[in-house]
Amino acid sequence: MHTHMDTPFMGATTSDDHASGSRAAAVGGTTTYIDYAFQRPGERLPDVLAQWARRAEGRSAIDFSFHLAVTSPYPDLVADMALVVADGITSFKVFMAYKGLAMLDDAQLFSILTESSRLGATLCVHAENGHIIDVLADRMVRAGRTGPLGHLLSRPPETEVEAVNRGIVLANLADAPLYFVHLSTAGATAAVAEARAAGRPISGETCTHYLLLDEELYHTPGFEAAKYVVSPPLRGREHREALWRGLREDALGVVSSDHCPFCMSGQKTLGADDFRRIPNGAPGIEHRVPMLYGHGVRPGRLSLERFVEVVATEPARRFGLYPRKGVIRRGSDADLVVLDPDAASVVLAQTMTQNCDYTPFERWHVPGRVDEVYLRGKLVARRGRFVGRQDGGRFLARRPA
Ligand code: DUC
Ligand code: ZN
Ligand code: ZN
Repeated sequence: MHTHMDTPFMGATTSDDHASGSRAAAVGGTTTYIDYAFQRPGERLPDVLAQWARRAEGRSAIDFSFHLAVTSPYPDLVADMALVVADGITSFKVFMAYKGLAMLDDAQLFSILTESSRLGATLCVHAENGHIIDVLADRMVRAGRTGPLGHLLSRPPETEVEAVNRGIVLANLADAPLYFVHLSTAGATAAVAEARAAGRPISGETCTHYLLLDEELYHTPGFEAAKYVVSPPLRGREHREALWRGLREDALGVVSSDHCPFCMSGQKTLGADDFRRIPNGAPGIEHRVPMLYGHGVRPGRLSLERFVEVVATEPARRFGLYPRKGVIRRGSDADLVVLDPDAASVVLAQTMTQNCDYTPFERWHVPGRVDEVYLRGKLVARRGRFVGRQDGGRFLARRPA
């Protein structure tokens, strides 16, 4: 639902391309991904889509689609949004953070919300208040706090909660649906729950790392903590508990990986002297399904049924792939994952398929094991090994959700 393959971002390019990233997905029990095609200044949306399609076509081992991230509005934007919707791209994304790189102001956000709704598309929103983050980050650096811990301290929970609340207000005003990506806080989850209870078409996802990793990791000595520099940052226990509850109670409907891998060596080190330049992101596509089963279902945080909903069914429903994907029934694609609950595995960067020199889940013991993965009826992975065809994936044109 949320990946960044072969994507230039913050001075580096994510270390998985569509070939390696899709193999890793297959091995980990994911048969379809939706990647964020990312507009750069001066580019038109149909050209961005064509670029991303060229990067994936003939190289992806599993099925794929794209969301289109609008970072730089231009006069013909609305007409071009209609063109890409006609090509099966029924979701857009905007950023409320990353000033100078991707951030839009409220007027731009509001216009795109209105237009995307008119086209029957869903707008995905990265909700963090970029203005406040930049002020706090500059203060950290001026105070001499230039290491990775500054990333956490400059993005307190309020920066997400404020942006989520603002997003909801603007969505109500535009009478438009809105989907929050990678929610990390209790406050944001509560705001989404409240909007949903009021019958608003607001929804949200969280990611494997927000559910399982603690902000304490930013205190890891030296530059090691750069491994966990993702945006928004990891949080404390009370937030994780709220996210699990949100998943159980349907405030949150999707668990994505936000797979955005940068190697420690040569990529994360761009920010060795200043955390503001550490490329934000971490690898995760390979471990999303196993981690959520092993550390969600097995300890009783999620039922087996809800696990299937949040990793497969709801993603397909909310992004126009249902019932082709996300359900086992006649006429649907035979995308199947066979999981052995009695086996177990250990996460190791050395033996993983993702192309990255670390994983944030290093040495985690994971109850359960993904044994066989089928894409449209064909075996593509078996016990941690990719056995499919490198060009076996197809572009999926999506319908409005
Ligand atoms: N967050 C990340 O961690 N990486 C890519 C972009 C984002 O929003
Ligand atoms: Zn984001
Ligand atoms: Zn992302």
